[in-house]
Order: sequence, then C-alpha cells, then structure tokens
Amino acid sequence: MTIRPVVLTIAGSDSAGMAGIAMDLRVLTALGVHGAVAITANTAQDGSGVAAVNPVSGDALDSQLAAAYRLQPRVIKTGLLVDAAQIARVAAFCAQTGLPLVCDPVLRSSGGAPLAEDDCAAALREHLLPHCTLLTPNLPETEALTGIAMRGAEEVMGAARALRRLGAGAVLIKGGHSDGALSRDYFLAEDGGFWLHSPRQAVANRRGTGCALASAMAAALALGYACADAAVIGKMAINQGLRQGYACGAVEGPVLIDHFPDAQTDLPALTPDAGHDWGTTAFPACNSPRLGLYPIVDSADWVARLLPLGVSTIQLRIKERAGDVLAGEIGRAVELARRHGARLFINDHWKLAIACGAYGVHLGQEDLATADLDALRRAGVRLGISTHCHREAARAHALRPSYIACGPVYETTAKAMPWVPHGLDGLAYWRRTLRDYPLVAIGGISAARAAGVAAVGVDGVAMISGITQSPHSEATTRQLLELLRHA
Ligand code: 3NM
Repeated sequence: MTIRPVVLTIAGSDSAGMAGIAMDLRVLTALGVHGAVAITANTAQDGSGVAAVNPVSGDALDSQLAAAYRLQPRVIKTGLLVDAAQIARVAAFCAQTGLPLVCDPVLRSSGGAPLAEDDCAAALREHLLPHCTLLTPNLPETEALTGIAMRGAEEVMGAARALRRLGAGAVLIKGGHSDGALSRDYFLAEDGGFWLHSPRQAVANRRGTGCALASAMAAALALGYACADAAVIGKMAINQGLRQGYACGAVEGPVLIDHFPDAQTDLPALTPDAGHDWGTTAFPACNSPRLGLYPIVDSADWVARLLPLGVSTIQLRIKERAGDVLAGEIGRAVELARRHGARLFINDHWKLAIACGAYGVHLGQEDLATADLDALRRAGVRLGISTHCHREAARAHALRPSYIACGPVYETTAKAMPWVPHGLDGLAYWRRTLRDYPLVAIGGISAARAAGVAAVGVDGVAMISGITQSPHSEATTRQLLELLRHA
C-alpha cells in the first residue's frame, strides 16, 4: 500500500485550467503528494483574460477547510485569497492547526489582471505573514508587500529581510519578472540567504508559474525536505515546467510539471552573492571521468601502501596535524602519487595542495566559503565537492567542479552526519540529476556493498573504514579494484 503525504491547497479555481487549484493539483500529484482542496473563488478565465472573480462565502470556505483538514495534511499552501476577510479566516485556520504554510501572495493573474482586492497586501502583511513558513512573492508582489522599489539585488535582499521581520520564516523572492540572461531568485531564512540562477527560458507557454512553484515547494516540505532544499526543488520544477509548457488552442498555455525534478539542465546554480557566470567557474576535468575505487586515508604511509596495488584515485584526509608534519605528509603523498601516475586529492588543505602541486583538492561545503577558489583555478588544481542535499548540489553545480561526491549512501561511523542516508534509490536519483559530472559515492560503503553501489553507475566509490579497518587491507583493496574494473 502506498501512502502519500497530503498538502492542503487553498486557492482559486481557474476555468481555463491553467493556474490556481488546477495547476496545484497537477504539480502536487507529479511530485508524489496528494492535494486536498479548499476553493476561495471561482474565477472565469478563458486564457486571455479574467472575466469574473466569484468568491465563495465565508461559511463555504470554512466547511472546506474543516473537511480537508480531516485528511491530516502536512503542509498548507495558499494562493488566491480575494479579500481581507478571507485572509483573516485562513490565518485563523493556520494558527489553529499550526501546520507549515507556503504562501504565494497572489494579487494579480500572471497575465497582469487584478484578482484580489486592494486591501489584500495590508491584510497579508498583518494576518498571514506571521504564519508563513515560506513566502513566495514575485517582484511586483514584493513591492506591494514592502513598499520597496525592486531596482536591483540590494533592494531584493532588503525586502526579503523586511518580509522576515514581518514574520515570514523564509522568503523566496522570484526574479521571473526581471530581465537578463539568467533568472535569479533570492532565498532568505533565519540561517542566511542565497541566490538561485538558471538560464532564462524565452518560452511562449508560462501560465501558472507562481502556483506551480509554491505547490512544488509545499510538496517538497510535505515529503520531508528542508526549506532551502524545497526552494531548489521548486526552481528545478519550474525550469522543467517551462521547458515542457504547451499551448491550448490559440492562447498561451501553462507550464507542465509531470515528474519529480531530476534533470541537471533544471538544476540552478546556488551562490551566496547575486553575481554568477558559469563561463568563469569551471574547474579542470579529471584525466578520466572513471575514478574507480577511491580510498580515503589519513597518512602518506597509507598512500604508499595502496598505490602499488593499482589504486588510481586516492584522498589524503588529515584532520589532526599541522605545521611541518602536515606539510611533510602532503608533500610525500604528492610525490608518491606522481610516481604512480595516480590522482591524489588533498582534503581541506588547499594552500598546501597548491604549494605541493597536488592533482586535486576535495572540499566540504563549509570549506567552500573560506577556500580561495580562484587561486585553485589559477593553479589548475582539480576540485571535488561533497554534497548531501539539493541545496549543496546546487552550490556545487555553480562551481562546475571536476567531480561531485554524494553521500552518505549508508550509515557511516567515520564522520558525524546529520543526514539521512540516501540508500541506492537516492544515489540513483543523484546519478540521474548530476548526469554530466563524475559522481563519487561515499558513506558506509563496505566491500560487500560496493557491487550494488557500482551498479548504480557512479564513477567513483569512496571508502574509509571498508579499507583502512579491514583486517586484510591489501587483499580487500585488490578485490575491490577487480570488482570495480568489471562493474
Ligand atoms: N564524507 P566510511 S561520508 C568523509 O557523506 C565522509 O560526505 C561523507 O567513511 C559524506 O567509508 C564520510 O568509513 C565517511 O563510511 C566515509
């Protein structure tokens, strides 16, 4: 029996079937959740304009909310709320249920026609924002809610801060109404913000984008993703939707999202700052994308033990040494790797890696903020990046690294991990999604599990304890090399 989580969408009906409830239900279904519904208004639209907005009565809204709530929704998503009275009612329902709320503050149709009463911006600010887990205004809605003119990145970031001060837990300000080769959205939550960049798609059929984005993010939250990951998944869903949009007769048609986003072409670049240019960020490729068995060891002695066995990719991960001892270990490992023609990646210590002429550097996400990435590029050093979730994958994608590591595949004891292991299905998802990158699997991979991991089609299989804790490390390594050669 399959059980799907439920999202309750509170929005208008669009008789053209392109936006509102119709779009919400399509997107929720595509992402693997069930949509329960409360309709706020029956709008009459033929795809070229809004003919009428017929709000439902307060009682009709309340009875739908009460009935839908019995399906035990995990997340509420709001779209069109036509007047201050409806907004107050929905806010009271949110307060009562305490459920996470994704609020798309709809004021106009995507064609520009007014849908909500003029007092709605003030009512949203006063009543609904304090209940928002995630608020998703576009640029005109951001101006209406904050009074700040959206001239550039500074104003967007200032408005996001202002919206959080008004009570929204997180804010995603959508850049679709701006221009430029990249469409840039800004996400801000309690623990910081980031920009998401994707090539702007000049496509003809884009109705329902706002509803689709908020629904995709609500679905992601209901599936258990963190808010920042939901923002990335939402952007991926919209990119997929724009790519697949279709026309309806003679009028502009809707975006089409028909599966959980899993295409690299839809993955945005995530950056801490507003600027981004993919053309300048790429790191050199590895001499072969097939990295194979990838032992991670903590001394040059281990490098000396494993390279003669035929290991061609290895990482030196030294956490507790410094100064001359550390430099000596790295220098010796680099020399050993050079002699054996192996790819040696130095974990963390990027300055010493450059100084010693190492083949590559491996960085975790926290280290990306402090390492001098330009210096690494100038030195021609390859870069591998750890990722565990959508936010981190989008950050890595912005930097076009030489490979991406994806973990933990299984529970690991070698590193403190807040992440739920991906399992082979999760790893297969990332194999599809990061299609053009050499992908390295890591975390809890034993000799017995290596064949299953390799069968997913990853390019490298990284292991610490599976090799270094084996009672017969050399024999285990030979066996793994043989296994992966035939994988
Ligand atoms: N990084 P073992 S898991 C260093 O998921 C490391 O990013 C991980 O050790 C990640 O093979 C991990 O013993 C530990 O499980 C890998």
